[in-house]
Amino acid sequence: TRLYGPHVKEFVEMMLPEASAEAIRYARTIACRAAATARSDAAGPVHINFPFREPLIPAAAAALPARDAVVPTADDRGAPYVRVEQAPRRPDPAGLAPLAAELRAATKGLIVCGPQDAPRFPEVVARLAEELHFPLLADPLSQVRCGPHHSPIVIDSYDAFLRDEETAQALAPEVVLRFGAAPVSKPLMLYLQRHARCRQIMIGNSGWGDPGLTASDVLHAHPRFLCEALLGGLRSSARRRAADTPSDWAGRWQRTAQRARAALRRRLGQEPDPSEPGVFAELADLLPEGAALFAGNSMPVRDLDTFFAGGPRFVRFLTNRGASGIDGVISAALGASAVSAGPLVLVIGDLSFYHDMNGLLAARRLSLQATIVLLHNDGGGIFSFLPQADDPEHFEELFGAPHGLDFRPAAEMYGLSYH
Ligand SMILES: Cc1ncc(C[n+]2csc(CCOP(=O)(O)OP(=O)(O)O)c2C)c(N)n1
Repeated sequence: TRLYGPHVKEFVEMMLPEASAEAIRYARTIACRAAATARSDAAGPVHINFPFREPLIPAAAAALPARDAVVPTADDRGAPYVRVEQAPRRPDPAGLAPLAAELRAATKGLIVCGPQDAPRFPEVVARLAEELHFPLLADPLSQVRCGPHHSPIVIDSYDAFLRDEETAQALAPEVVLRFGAAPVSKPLMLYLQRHARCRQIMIGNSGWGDPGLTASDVLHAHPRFLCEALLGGLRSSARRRAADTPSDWAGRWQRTAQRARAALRRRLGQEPDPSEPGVFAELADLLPEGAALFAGNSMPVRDLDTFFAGGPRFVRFLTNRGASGIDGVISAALGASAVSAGPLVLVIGDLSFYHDMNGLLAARRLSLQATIVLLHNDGGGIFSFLPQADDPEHFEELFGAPHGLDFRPAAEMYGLSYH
């Protein structure tokens, strides 16, 4: 019954199904509530347990009641039974004045955007970065890396250049505004830890979002409204910096980022074609406006972070992060393709692909459209970059886990084209 224990946000034991208006009203009400609970901050799973009478055969005689018997008024047709509105946490502009003044005075400020989904947040946070001359480090899953708001203030190659100790030390910030969940990039997390003494302000509707324990302040507010309120405060503030031109701080980040991106491009040019990281560099050039890019866990999401350059074309980035499991990735991506406004591309490793191969049936049954780029390195490539790689005795069997499978017949079995 409570199979998932306390790991779900809510558990509901449903009634035995019956063909009555009351039962349908109950089921629909629970469905609306469950969806609202699952989507509310912090979004997460809800468990609904459906009991059935044995022997699980539909009772042929019991016809469903007419829709009018269930829907209270004609006006309600098409609308959810229970509309659940959650008012965003709007910050008080007056209360933000000291923070706005502090940010205005800071000459070495930074904005770090981790995974988040709030609509219209990207353009507002990019405006805040411009206004403050704070470089904005955009994790792809923050949805800030690509879109019409893009400008040089949006930094996308930090994962590469923050690996360099000297650079990470030299670019010491005074204050960091952090939005979204923890970024994918380990060098960025280490950078935030290295500079844990500076003020790091976590901003989000709820929760802590700080596994590295480096935040000095937590501000519970809706990220977009917070940015808008800060922008309002900054613009009306008399304490504008004397020279309101891009400070050298932002310039240093931008030049470093450009050099890193150019070096990555040069290096990719020397790799065999196609290469695993090269796939992301090419997709950055190829994907049309409004496309969705779903990256599998393990190396794909990391290579996405390192090699997908930002730009003005909007691309929606998706993953199935959770606890970084390699399970369920195909199913999650196909589910996303069913509602994606633009074409969806899934980039996935072979072990992850193998793990959820059954999920391909959904593509066939529901005629879903998606392109799957299968990065077939015959096993878990990620472990070659980890300390396990130094253990030649056990590495292949326990970590590399090569399987020697050719996936063409699997694709053919599901009626998919394979190139
Ligand atoms: C469900 C689950 N089982 C095992 C792991 C441990 N694990 C992490 S990465 C990885 C290898 C994934 O291989 P692949 O999908 O081919 O991607 P690559 O490492 O080659 O990029 C494994 C087994 C996991 N994260 N989730």
